[in-house]
Amino acid sequence: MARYENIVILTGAGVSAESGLGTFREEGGLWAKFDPMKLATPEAFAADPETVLGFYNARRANLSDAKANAAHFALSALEQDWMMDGRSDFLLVTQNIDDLHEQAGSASLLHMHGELLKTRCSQCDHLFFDREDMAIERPCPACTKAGGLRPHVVWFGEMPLGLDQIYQRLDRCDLFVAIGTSGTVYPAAGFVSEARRNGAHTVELTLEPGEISGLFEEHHYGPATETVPYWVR
Ligand code: BV8
Repeated sequence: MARYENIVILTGAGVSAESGLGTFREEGGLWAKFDPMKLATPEAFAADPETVLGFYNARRANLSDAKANAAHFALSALEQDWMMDGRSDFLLVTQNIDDLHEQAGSASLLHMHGELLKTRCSQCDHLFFDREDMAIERPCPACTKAGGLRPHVVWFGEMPLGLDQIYQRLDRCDLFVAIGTSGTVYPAAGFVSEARRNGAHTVELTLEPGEISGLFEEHHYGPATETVPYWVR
């Protein structure tokens, strides 16, 4: 890989697909079976908390035996090499709420849509690591009130996490790489335009062209467990 100094990587569901975690918009994908507008919104949680918590409890259970794949490990190795080489900035932004990047050892990692294995109390904001089933009658371990525990994920209409840091890094990156994302959800789908505006080289690694593919200068199509280790070598 040519000598770049400041890299921002954005991953989506495609990087975890080969670990057995569903993507969203493909045949049989998550949103093909469930309507996100009925499940991944604060209004849905307010209207029918049991159904929404059941949806996330099922995904949490599904995550318990998912393992990081060669793409996750290649990104973790790239981060270590990047820092060993004394290059300036490395940031991995993920839209995924799984813990597979952590399993592979990624450290400079930002979950802009939250984390499935964390629960937050919407009454006192207590945030804790949690593999248990969420239930409306389960009391918050901090404020002991029931009725407030929700998954620490960003729903549609909610503000993504870490945007200030992300835009700061996009403004000075010279390399932007999007991996396994369809580029359908904003503001994440707009990051490539931000990076281009600042003169960064832009690379897309995904299964097949998506909605924002035309905005990237370099493309590698195929499964992430093949394209990512090949590209980072
Ligand atoms: C917000 C957590 C206010 C929950 C998720 C313009 C500007 C700002 C907002 C909007 C806008 N226009 C519309 C909006 C509103 C909305 C939005 O974008 N709606 C869409 C539907 C049009 N956005 C929001 O509400 C966001 N918040 O706007 O706040 C604001 C305003 C201005 C500026 C800032 C803030 C919040 C959105 C977050 C929603 N939460 N997840 C949960 O998981 O349950 S979204 C969820 O869906 C993911 O996090 C991810 O972001 C998205 C899924 O996308 P992908 O990851 O790309 O997955 P997908 O299945 O679509 O694609 C998979 C890809 O992988 C495919 O390309 C496939 O080819 C590829 N693939 C498959 N297998 C492989 C592979 N690639 C490689 N190898 C393989 N083996």
